[in-house]
Amino acid sequence: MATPTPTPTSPASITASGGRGGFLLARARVAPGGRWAVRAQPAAAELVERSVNTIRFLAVDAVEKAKSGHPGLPMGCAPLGHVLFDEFLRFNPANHAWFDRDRFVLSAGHGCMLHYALLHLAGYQGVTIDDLKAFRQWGSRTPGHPENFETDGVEVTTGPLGQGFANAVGLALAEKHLAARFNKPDLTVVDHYTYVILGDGCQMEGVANEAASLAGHWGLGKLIAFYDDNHISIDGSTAIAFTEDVLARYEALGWHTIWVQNGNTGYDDIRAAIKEAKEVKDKPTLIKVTTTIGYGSPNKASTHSVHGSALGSKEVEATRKNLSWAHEPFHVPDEVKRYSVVPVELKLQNFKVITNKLFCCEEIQTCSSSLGSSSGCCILHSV
Ligand SMILES: Cc1ncc(C[n+]2csc(CCOP(=O)(O)OP(=O)(O)O)c2C)c(N)n1
Ligand SMILES: [Mg+2]
Repeated sequence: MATPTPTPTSPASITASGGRGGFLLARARVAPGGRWAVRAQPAAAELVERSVNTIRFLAVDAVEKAKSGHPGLPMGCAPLGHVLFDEFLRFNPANHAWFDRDRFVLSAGHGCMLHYALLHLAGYQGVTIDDLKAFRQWGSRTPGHPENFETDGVEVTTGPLGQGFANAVGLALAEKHLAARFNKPDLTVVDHYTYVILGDGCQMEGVANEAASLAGHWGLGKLIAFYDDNHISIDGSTAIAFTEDVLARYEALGWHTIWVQNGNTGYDDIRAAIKEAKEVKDKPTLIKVTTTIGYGSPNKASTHSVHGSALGSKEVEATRKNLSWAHEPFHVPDEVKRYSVVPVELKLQNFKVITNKLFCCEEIQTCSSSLGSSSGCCILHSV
């Protein structure tokens, strides 16, 4: 598929302008790759599996307590969610509004216990274990579908299928526009990825196709979408109504495509796919991740009964046995807690280094004093 031709109105063609860039750049240079401390290597397989099961059971237990919700998607997408949040996503849990954070959108908003569990483990103070216990309760910070004004770390209100994906396209477009406008040849102040998870239901919606078409046309290389290909939707098997070749459609729309065939235990395949997607600079990427909805539930996995209702106490017990999870509801093992906290501290240390470097620049100082802390460039650098 040919790369879309840039047009005068495409974001790539917008040139950066203004400012005494040369001076600013020399003073503010940040070591390559030093913007963000990430793990030198993934955790040992056993710890990864335990972290993933923690996510699964936080979702199972929260839905069980609320007696409503969608446990199936979080159980199936926990491996993908863990790898993405733990090894790739750049964010500051102490400041969910840090401007240059990577964006994450759960377009399949019904599976929001996945997102809440990930935010909790990542150290967001606005998503405590008590918030998880209050899932779907009136006035809680963990509503039944994600609300961006209720929960730290939720970028976009989702639930209406397909529209979260369309919003993610908008976020990626905004990033490309701002990067073209503000980045200088050797100072990059806007540089983040937009990740989105969408399911079969999102793929069925026309709005998603329209947005995907625009994303392909614009060549949004920093947009990475994961299609949760679990073969189940609200009414049963997707064989009933949705049999198109999704990857072929996206290729036709100008996307790079990858298929992770084992999204349940293929951690290395998930990692490799994200790395490959990040390398593709001129096209958005769709990663089809084949998963099992309700993974681990002996009697309900791969059925639509795990899509939109609690497993039920007997099945929860059977699932605990099946996944060797002999813990009380809402338990987060100490080693998982410790493991999640470490990189956050590393990341914060790194933030301080970057912030100090940027704020000692004359141009930024002028900007701070003359325009105040709410000025655009100060927001850009504030962590
Ligand atoms: C536009 C729109 N139509 C219908 C619904 C109701 N609905 C919620 S989830 C769902 C099925 C989603 O299927 P899928 O994306 O495959 O999710 P999974 O069952 O795999 O969790 C439907 C139809 C909705 N949320 N939005
Ligand atoms: Mg599905």
